Amino acid sequence: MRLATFATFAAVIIGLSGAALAAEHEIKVKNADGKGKFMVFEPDFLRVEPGDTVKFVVVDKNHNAEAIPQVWPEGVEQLKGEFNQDAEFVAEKPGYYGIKCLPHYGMGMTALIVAGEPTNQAQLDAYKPAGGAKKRWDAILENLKK
Ligand SMILES: [Cu+2]
Repeated sequence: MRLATFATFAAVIIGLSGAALAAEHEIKVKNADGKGKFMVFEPDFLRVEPGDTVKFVVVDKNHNAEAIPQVWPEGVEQLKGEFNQDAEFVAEKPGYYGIKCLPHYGMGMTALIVAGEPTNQAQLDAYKPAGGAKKRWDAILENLKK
């Protein structure tokens, strides 16, 4: 019991010190953006710092958020969010992090998070989403030119 209490205490301290250094970003998971786009992550493009947390907040049901394995820095645990549940991951390493909603991937329900100076440019260059996802993905990539 005493040990468990100490472990909890230590976890809180570690959690607090981490929180002081890293930011948390929020992406909403929605059926529509109100501007004619359906099945969206909002925003679908985000620049963060390595070590930041990206949280997916469920606004509408029947979505999830998970890693696009082809666009994910090596050695970082891949996000695999459950349906209808908030999910989050830590962008531990600099890089491109691709996100998709499993049932709506074909409709282009994707997002891209850029942490620091990406090291996995080749992954991004090689990734070609199929069918309906391509148009939305290409639009997301336009953000990289800004
Ligand atoms: Cu979805």
